[in-house]
Amino acid sequence: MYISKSFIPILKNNPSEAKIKSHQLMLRVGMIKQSAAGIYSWLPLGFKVMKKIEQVVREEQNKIGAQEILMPTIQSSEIWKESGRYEDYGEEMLRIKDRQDREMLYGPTNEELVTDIFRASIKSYKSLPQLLYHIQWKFRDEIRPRFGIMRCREFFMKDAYSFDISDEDAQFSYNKFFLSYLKTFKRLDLTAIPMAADTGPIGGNLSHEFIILAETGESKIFTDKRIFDLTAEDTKLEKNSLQDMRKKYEKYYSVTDEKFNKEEFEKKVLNENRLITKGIEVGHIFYFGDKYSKPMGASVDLPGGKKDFVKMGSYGIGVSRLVGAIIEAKYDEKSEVMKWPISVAPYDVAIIPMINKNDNSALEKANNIYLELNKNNIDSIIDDTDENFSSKIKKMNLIGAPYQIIIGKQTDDAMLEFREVGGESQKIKLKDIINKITKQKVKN
Ligand code: 5CA
Repeated sequence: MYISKSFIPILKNNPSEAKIKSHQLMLRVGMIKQSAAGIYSWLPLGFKVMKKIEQVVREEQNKIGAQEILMPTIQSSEIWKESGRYEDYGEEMLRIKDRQDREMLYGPTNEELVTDIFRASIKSYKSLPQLLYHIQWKFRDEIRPRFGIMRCREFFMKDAYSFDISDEDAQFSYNKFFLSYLKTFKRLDLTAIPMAADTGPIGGNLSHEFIILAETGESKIFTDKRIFDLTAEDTKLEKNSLQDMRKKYEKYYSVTDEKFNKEEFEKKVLNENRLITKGIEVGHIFYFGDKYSKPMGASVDLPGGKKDFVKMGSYGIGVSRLVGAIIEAKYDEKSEVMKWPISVAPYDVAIIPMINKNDNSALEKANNIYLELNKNNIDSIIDDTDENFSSKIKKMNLIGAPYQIIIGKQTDDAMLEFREVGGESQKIKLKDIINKITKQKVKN
């Protein structure tokens, strides 16, 4: 992409309405534009990042055998009346009437709709388990939308649903998602910690929130800080291994404030290991048994001829919120340097030629490098404007491609000036740059 042709509306200064750094940066580099309170358009740079996050999430869902579907954003109120949630959900639900005066709604979540899809086709235990997911816009009429896309009204969510025959099998499904969440957030270069959580309007009695630490986060957490030393190891998709993996995490006291119990915290966690802080909830998983299948009549035939209601769980990831969460984790607001993880970076490399009005040679060199990177599937952005060099660097530091190539008139074609964004330069061959970045991309 050439900066001169791009739609990346950069602001000179931080917009005053933005209170946290992710919101500041997203407005500053034109990733989003607000269209109404808590409702945003996604501009090219923001959209690119969100789509890459979506793809990482999708790949990790597919790896545990979940199947992708796409349910609509607009739902009929009928199924919500069947489950009993139509009244309970309250003012957060955006209710709409169609021209026939039928009550419709913009889906805040999809437990009812997916149960309706399931019950229409699956009749026997032989077809279980089923893991279905979709990645779709949701609407919640939040009372106080804030922090840009972090707590907004329309947001992009991955929601998955599991259907099993017994509690034990349902735990197996729950643990598959538990693992896939750890792996997903690791690929996004985030440390997201599973914490025992409340179930709120989704229901059930087993739930974990996946939280990344951030001072500006809205979730208060109480943990044994040793949980941060655990790493998401690849684990066999097998009942016992997955149960052991979850136990490894649950060994450490780690809860959100609704689950906090002072006595228990002080008994279980030594003073030196206690950590009370704030974080951002990027994912949330629930097990709620037959909460929806029973009132909605989603049952299957059992081996002995009897019938039972299926046991369900649901599993959410805030795909659009993750864009902000990654910025909170990776943006150094003091030096105004953003470094996107390569897995979701809007561009892999920024090419920054120092252009002199009467001399095109640096731009020509930059162009050749751009084409060579392109040929090797490395996505780069090149600043072909005649702005001065230091404002070009500033701009690219905000856009946050993880690598930069700087080209002056004197640049030796063989040895290029290369650096990580915000880091020290080194002289290196283009071939080696390509190898290095390609390796990084494969790893992720
Ligand atoms: N049905 C369940 C699981 S699929 C569910 O809806 N869970 S949730 O309410 O916890 O939402 C899932 C994820 O969506 C949250 O972890 C959060 O990352 C994201 N999310 C929820 N509300 C908002 C919001 N108002 N703005 C941005 N992201 C949100």
